[in-house]
Amino acid sequence: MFYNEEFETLPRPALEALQFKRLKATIERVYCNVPFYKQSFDKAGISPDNVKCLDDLQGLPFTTKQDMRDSYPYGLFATSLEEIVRIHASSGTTGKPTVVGYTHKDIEIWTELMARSLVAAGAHKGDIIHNAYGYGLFTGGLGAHYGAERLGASVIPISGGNTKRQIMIMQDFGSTVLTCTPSYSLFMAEEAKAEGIDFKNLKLRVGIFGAEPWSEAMRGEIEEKLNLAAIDIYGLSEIMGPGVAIECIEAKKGLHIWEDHFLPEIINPETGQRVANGELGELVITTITKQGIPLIRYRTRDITSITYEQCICGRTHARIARMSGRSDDMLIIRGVNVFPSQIESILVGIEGVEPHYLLIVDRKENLDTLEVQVEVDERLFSDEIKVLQQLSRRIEKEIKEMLGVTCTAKLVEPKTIQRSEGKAKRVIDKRNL
Ligand code: DLL
Repeated sequence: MFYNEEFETLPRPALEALQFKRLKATIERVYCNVPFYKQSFDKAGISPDNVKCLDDLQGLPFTTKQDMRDSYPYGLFATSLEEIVRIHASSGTTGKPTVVGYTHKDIEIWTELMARSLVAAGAHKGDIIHNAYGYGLFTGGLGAHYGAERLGASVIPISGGNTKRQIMIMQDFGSTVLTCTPSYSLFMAEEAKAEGIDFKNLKLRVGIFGAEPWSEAMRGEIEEKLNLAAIDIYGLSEIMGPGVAIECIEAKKGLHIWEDHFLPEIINPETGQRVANGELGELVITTITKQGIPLIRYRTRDITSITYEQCICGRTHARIARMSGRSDDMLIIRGVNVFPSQIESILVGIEGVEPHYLLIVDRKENLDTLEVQVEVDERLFSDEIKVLQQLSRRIEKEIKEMLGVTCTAKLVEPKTIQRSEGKAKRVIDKRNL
């Protein structure tokens, strides 16, 4: 099933011709309208005329989150504020938020791409979409909302929070599709269980989860606990919001990135050079239809790989792999690179532990330490100390064997690690404090 079959299945030569036309127009526009780009192109000795084919994109300078911060709030906008009909911002952990503006046409395109994404995930007109992404400056809520309405589905704009009420509404309103962060979906499962409600008796069929890294193992856990097909959706406010890329329900293998609007590249974050298809690196995106805030070679910091192999669903757009994490989330513990999602995969595979965890990194006497706090099953927690000790040793051993880092596992009581209604916080790094 497609939302816009013509564009979703455009043969590659036609897709690339369209990409080039749109890229050219974008480059000319930013060069004329955004002083930042004029300066950065001039500094690199590049004029828009130098871009003669898609590959020439590689000669253009990158744009970073810092560039966006330096132009806070509106410095990178390519249109006058009068053309902007919506403003979103991403919170970020430090300092000022990153601000993005949308023209009418930007909202129109975002809406279509979210509608495409929902259909790719298996949603359709007639679905009741329970949208528990936060509404507000965060793009999740409104992004999914507009796409769902465009599809002709009934959207419940519940936003995040008040989990008991969420469950009651899902049950009473007969929700068929759930949209929220993967960690929040597990929290819902837990609350439902405490209320004596079995997800098997709900009508949910599909869950569309994103906004934070999660693992394949976590997908298994969610699918089992919520009794639905769990689909990975990716996006970021700088580029648009949710719906930049999504898995198709047919294959569930890689996320189709909507290439008629975004040009993806995967680079080595150290050298800035492109890596081969299939190799892990940092995702860089160039927007080719955005008006409000077009971005050239934006460094997302998200780590993935790309494939142009034909997908069984018939879409011709490239697929990016599930995000392995962010280059700035990557922990370097005694020289070993570790992503929280790798630890998550190991934990989810161990019976008796729950997928709620927190990594605490510290430095003691010049040595990095890693403590993995993880909740254990209620039945186990009341068990004898010996059983718990064995479980801790097993976690430590598996992490050491698979990732090469030494850690201490601390088993904590069920429901003691803080739950999140949006993005979960998985790491406390005390080394920088
Ligand atoms: O999180 C947009 C979004 C909303 C995506 C709802 C999907 C669903 P930001 O708040 O700007 O925007 O955060 C963007 O979140 O650079 C990634 O690091 C991370 N992220 C988003 N989706 C995924 C995903 C929204 N599926 C940042 N897997 C991105 C892993 C994700 N990380």
